[in-house]
Amino acid sequence: MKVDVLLGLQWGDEGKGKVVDVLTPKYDVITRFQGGPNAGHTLEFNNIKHVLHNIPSGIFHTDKMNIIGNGVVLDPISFKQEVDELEAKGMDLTKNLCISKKAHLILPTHRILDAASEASKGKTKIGSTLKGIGPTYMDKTGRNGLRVGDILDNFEQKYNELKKKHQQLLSMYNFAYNIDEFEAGLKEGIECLKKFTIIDSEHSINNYIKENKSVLAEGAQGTLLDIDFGSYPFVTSSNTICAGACTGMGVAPNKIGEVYGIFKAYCTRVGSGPFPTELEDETGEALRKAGHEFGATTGRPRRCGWLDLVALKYSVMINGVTQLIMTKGDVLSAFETIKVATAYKIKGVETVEFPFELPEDMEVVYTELPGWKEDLTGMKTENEFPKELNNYISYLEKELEVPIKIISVGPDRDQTIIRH
Ligand code: 2SA
Ligand code: GDP
Ligand code: MG
Repeated sequence: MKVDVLLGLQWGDEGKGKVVDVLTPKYDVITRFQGGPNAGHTLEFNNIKHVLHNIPSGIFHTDKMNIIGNGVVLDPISFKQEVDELEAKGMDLTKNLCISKKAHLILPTHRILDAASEASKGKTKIGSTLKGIGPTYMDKTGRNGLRVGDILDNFEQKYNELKKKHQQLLSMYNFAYNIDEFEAGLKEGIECLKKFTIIDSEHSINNYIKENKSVLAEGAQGTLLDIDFGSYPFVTSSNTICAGACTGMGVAPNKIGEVYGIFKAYCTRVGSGPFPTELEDETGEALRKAGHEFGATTGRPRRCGWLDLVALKYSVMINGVTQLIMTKGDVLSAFETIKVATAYKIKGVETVEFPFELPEDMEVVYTELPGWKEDLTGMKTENEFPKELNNYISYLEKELEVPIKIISVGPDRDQTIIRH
């Protein structure tokens, strides 16, 4: 058996949570391999909406195992809040959620450092979710970090030592903070983590593969937020791409099977940074309204724009996507015509290759396609699709050279159409 990977091809929020939940019945194990509580993965079924931040989106299928892999950064405080919320809904997570010993811990001082760093950048801030992601990954690569395995032995001393280092760093910023506020709930968070099975997840996942069990790895954020290939420095601090699934789980590249690339029928971005097809007008506002485009973690309004094929082709290439999934086509029903970016013009030169930088004065070349002006949300099969939607799908498949296998037409589990 191989590990299938599902990842976002844009700037996140493509609908990963929803689709992972839909695909979970086909799998035995669902894993997260990077990111942390900056993620907000939304699922809906039985008219109830759930938003997950740390926990894989397979968790509602109680017969499936969920693993938080070594590449994830885990905040004990935020983790406990999420566990408490799910337990209040009657769930017992300790049976089907395991955590890697090697996942790095987000500590209260990481969150303060995140806030101090953003404040120091002023107008050039990244637009971080302020969950402490950047400073935690910095400690990981700087070889200072604490890992989940560290809570099992002498944690308090290790924490206090690292906290001291962080306080020295913080003294270099002109940033006021109240450590008690940030530390509230840490002890309880650590105790909560101890209730779970803490594992050598690379061994467990490889054993599952050997036993012919199927594994689905759930990406967080999106390819254009990848630390190496995204619109640096306006990115997150992990490898969000398919290769990140190998390092974030300890799975060899030749063990990767299908790569599901998920994209919205248009584009959104939350946080700062370049966004070539952004619509800062009433069309963008209409997209935000129709698509309810607000951050699932922070509630920030998401920036909206047309689909960008230059960026999408780049993401398909970097990830080796084998199947595409398109979400939120229903949101485009509000539009007479739909634009798609096919090239960029930078300093007068046209390019179809995603460039090193996206300068503010760059131009975007668009093609325009007819809209469908028909409500898709009640459709159950592709036979019901209006011809303009079929036209949009065929156009994208031809351009991207990968089949679009799943079309999502609403936030609910049931609003998902598999194409044959
Ligand atoms: P961070 O917090 O340091 O990783 O932020 C760095 C950049 O990454 C972006 N980022 C995200 N973009 C889209 N969705 C994310 N999750 C939430 C959601 C976001 C929210 O599901 O809506 O609620 O605001 C996410 N997480 C990180 C971030 O905006 C920065 O541009
Ligand atoms: P994720 O981070 O990729 O899991 O995505 P988010 O949960 O942050 O954002 C996606 C939003 O779109 C959520 O509110 C979902 O409920 C919603 N959603 C997912 N698929 C569809 C769809 O096909 N149509 C509509 N209208 N909403 C969708
Ligand atoms: Mg999200």
